[in-house]
Amino acid sequence: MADLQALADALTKGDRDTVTKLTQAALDEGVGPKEILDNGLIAGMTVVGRRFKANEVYVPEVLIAARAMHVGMDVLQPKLVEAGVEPIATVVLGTVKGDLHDIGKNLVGMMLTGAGLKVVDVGTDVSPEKFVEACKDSGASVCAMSALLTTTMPQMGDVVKAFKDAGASTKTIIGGAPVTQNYADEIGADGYAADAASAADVTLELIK
Ligand code: B12
Repeated sequence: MADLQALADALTKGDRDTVTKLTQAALDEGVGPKEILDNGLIAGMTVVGRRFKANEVYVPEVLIAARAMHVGMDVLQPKLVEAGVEPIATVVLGTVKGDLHDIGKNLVGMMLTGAGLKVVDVGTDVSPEKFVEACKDSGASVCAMSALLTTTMPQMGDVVKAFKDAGASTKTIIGGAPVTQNYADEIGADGYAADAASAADVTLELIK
């Protein structure tokens, strides 16, 4: 019988071969792709996120688990498409203009994907216009911005303002080492999170 708990466990360990094998085995047994996604892959990634937040695991472990999530998704994706399963929501994610730091952003992207969201990663050094355009083009309901430099943080305020000026309903979430909840309140961003696992929690709250 398909063991989705074993699949989740293999993902938390970053065991790619077992993740591929168990994902395929569950499909072969007729388990629905959405059930495998929710109770296998996302369940595993949620555990990794919780451990990361509690400082029980660190960046390398998250990266290894995320790679295992990717191989599982490679097996599952065609079946999800066939079954017409839509992602919960789309999130545009990028590092603001003038800023090239992307390690934290990439971790956030992995946790968002792990939470069942579609992530459109627009990279680093992203202008407010590009954020707004990417959200419009992809139909994203959330725009997630990362900044690691005190000099580039104000760009986040410009993006929030650009959405407001455009009358867009897109929610904004911000993060990065120098960013705080106070700063998010100051610029009128809808959400802030201190780490990648919390970023997924806050984003899911925003789209509720
Ligand atoms: C690695 C690094 C670099 C690398 C970046 C490589 C890369 N591909 O990212 C390189 C060498 C290129 C670099 C360059 C520079 N850097 Co640098 N860099 C760092 C360093 C050491 C680590 C950053 C990092 O990756 N941390 C690990 C990740 C996992 O943490 P994180 O980014 O904070 O992300 C977590 C959270 O913040 C949150 N998060 C992040 N993004 C988001 C987004 C959302 C939406 C949410 C909700 C949450 C969230 O979740 C993440 C995971 O939990 C920091 C020091 C530090 N301790 O932060 C300096 C640091 C950020 N750099 C600094 C500086 C000054 C620079 C340079 C200007 C140096 C120079 N003179 O050239 C350039 C700027 C280049 C540019 N234009 O961007 C300063 C910034 C000072 C300041 N207050 O502004 C720091 C703090 C170093 C220091 N103490 O002086 N840097």
